[in-house]
Amino acid sequence: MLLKSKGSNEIASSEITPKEICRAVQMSRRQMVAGVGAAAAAAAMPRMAFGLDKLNAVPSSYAVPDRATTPQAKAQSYNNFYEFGTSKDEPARYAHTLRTRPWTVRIEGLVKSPQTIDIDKILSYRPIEQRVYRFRCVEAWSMVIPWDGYPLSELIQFVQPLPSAKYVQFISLADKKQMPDLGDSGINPPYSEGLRMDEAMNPLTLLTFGSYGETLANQQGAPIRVIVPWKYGFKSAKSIVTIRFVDKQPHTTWNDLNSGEYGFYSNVNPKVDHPRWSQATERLLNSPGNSLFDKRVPTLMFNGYQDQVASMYAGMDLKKNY
Ligand SMILES: Nc1nc2c(c(=O)[nH]1)N[C@H]1C(S)=C(S)[C@@H](COP(=O)(O)O)O[C@H]1N2
Ligand SMILES: [Mo]
Repeated sequence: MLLKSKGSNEIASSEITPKEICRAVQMSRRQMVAGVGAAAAAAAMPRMAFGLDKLNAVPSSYAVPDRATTPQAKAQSYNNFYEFGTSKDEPARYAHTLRTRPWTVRIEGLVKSPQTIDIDKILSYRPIEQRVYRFRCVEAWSMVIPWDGYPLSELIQFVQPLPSAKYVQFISLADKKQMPDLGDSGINPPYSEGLRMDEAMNPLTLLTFGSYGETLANQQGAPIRVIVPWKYGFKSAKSIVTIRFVDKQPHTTWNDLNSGEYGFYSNVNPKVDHPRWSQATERLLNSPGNSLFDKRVPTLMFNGYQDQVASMYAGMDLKKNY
């Protein structure tokens, strides 16, 4: 998912350029050294309360996927976060300007009591679970990442949407002072995504605050994002400031840009190609080395989560509702 230039409506090919890969690899080598040190330090450290540096992760009952975990340094140096640039290595280089405290999330729309909640309060509602999820990008690469959070359904139950609420919209921060590239990528800020209410309530949908047992890196969408593991990565909005309950399907960023290429549902589906490339296989970004040499494997329907999610789409034409 690469936009050519400011204001352009055209999105360049799925495959990243060799130049970009070289930069990402140089980057990840440097970060790898730092990453290994940090992991060792984390293991030696006592667990702390929520909202502090290390998350108090409790083991989750969710099965670990049968794939190697992506090295932390790779997951944190190969990102999509257009508010900080369109190259995969730019969010890691530039997202340090994002301030993740103080941070509040506005709960609004069709909800019993609209309110603004402090991030540390949201963190304290529930124990944090660690879930190792497959994460599949529409650009046909994937990672396996241990995410730390709790089901979005818990927050939704807490704020009590009205029965008329049929969808949830997530809106990301849009602050030019903290996000120098805001608006330069062709994306009209703020980044907006959405789920149908049953998708938002599905136990797989994770309100996410951390990864690898640590708070999210800024480039991963700190301090709060969603992870929807059976959908393409762009459904997982980062650095959320507003959660809005609505009765109609909300507009979403990539669908606004090109509705023929990015649908509202965006369920991972090897049988529905992106108009400009196949979705039948994916490159597993799980080696510590050059992503170019990471192997390609067949993509699974619903990213392998069909048992947990397929019933939500019974009777729907998933070719039409891509
Ligand atoms: N606010 C915001 N959220 C975003 C994006 C973005 O550009 N801005 N990119 C999306 C895309 S295309 C992907 S693949 C994932 C990437 O998440 P990751 O960098 O943690 O892998 O974030 C999604 N959420
Ligand atoms: Mo993506």
